[in-house]
Amino acid sequence: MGAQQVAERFAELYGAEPEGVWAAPGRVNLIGEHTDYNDGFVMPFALPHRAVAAVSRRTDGVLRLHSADIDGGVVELSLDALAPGGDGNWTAYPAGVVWALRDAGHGVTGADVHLSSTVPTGAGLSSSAAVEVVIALALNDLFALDLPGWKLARLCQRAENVYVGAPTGIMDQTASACCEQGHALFLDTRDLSQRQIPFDLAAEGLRLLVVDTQVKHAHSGGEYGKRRAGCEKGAALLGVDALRDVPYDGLDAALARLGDEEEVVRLVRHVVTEDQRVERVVALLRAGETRAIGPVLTEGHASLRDDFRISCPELDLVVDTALAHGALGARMTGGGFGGSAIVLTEAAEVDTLTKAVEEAFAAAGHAAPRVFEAVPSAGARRLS
Ligand code: GAF
Repeated sequence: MGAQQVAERFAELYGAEPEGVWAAPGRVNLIGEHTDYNDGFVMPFALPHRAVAAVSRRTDGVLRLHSADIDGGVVELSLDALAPGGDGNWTAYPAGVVWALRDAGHGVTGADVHLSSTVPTGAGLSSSAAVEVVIALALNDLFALDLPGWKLARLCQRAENVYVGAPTGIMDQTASACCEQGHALFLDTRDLSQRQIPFDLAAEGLRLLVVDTQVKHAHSGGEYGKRRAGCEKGAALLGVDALRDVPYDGLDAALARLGDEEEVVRLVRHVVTEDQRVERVVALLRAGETRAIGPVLTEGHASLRDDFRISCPELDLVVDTALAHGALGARMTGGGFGGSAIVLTEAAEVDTLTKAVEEAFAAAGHAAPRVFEAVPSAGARRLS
């Protein structure tokens, strides 16, 4: 969806040109899953799929919202009436951002918004974060708030945790706000320090496929929160602030201390080994050994499937089929319980792999998956 089209629709809806148009992307997480609420490491990159918003300021305490992707007209809200625990509608994401900005003392006095997004929803590709971040960035510019990307990401996370009620970490919003084209973002979620790691797969004859299983998921559902609570229990039992503080070479001793807390043992093992996998992937990419990250991605999938227990038959089928047909590595990506898997492959194998996965889905009686190539793209920015 181009800036001009979104601006034109805004003018039709609100009777005036927007003050500007902004975009914020969805993301794929290369490695580092369910580590972000454990103060650990993640490594997402931005997709070309993005939310685009045309926005103008208002001064009368009114927020008007419209989405090209949702049936229904303009929704009008009073800023003073915005409060957490809302109606569970799509408007909770943009409204939650406005609430979070105002709750942090920023002088946002109202806005007219028209949104349109190409990020698939419920596919583990951060469609919600893209909407949150595009609104935050637009208001940051229009009200001259001068907040850096990482701070906008924090406010968006607060909108999602407190206003929407989904207990997510900081990865998705930071990815959408801070990623750069041609790079993956190595993020330490404890202090939010970032390093942009060059990730140009095409130059090496490689491709990364996203396979959207079309199995929909939601983070406000109980399973995500249960995993998070289990990780927090593990940290408490081990006497550390967060599982990030359990060293990889002290993992066996830590697990022994957890005794017969079997479920906590599995969660801790995933988080500690996953943090180490992120560090291995960073080291391999920095050494120019991109193909060698494949097996690390696959290890990550096994850990999410067997220890964290958040995969599903469709995600496992993508991974198993891709590996059986020569993929270099494959794993589920995002929160789990459905959504998407990623497949690292030689460029020459893309068609064979795509066909194999589609045939495997048909043979298993699953709905057809959606397969596309993920190209590391730009983070949030103003378009006009
Ligand atoms: C979802 C959450 F929003 C992220 O914060 C992260 O925890 C991810 O699941 C799992 O890595 O996308």
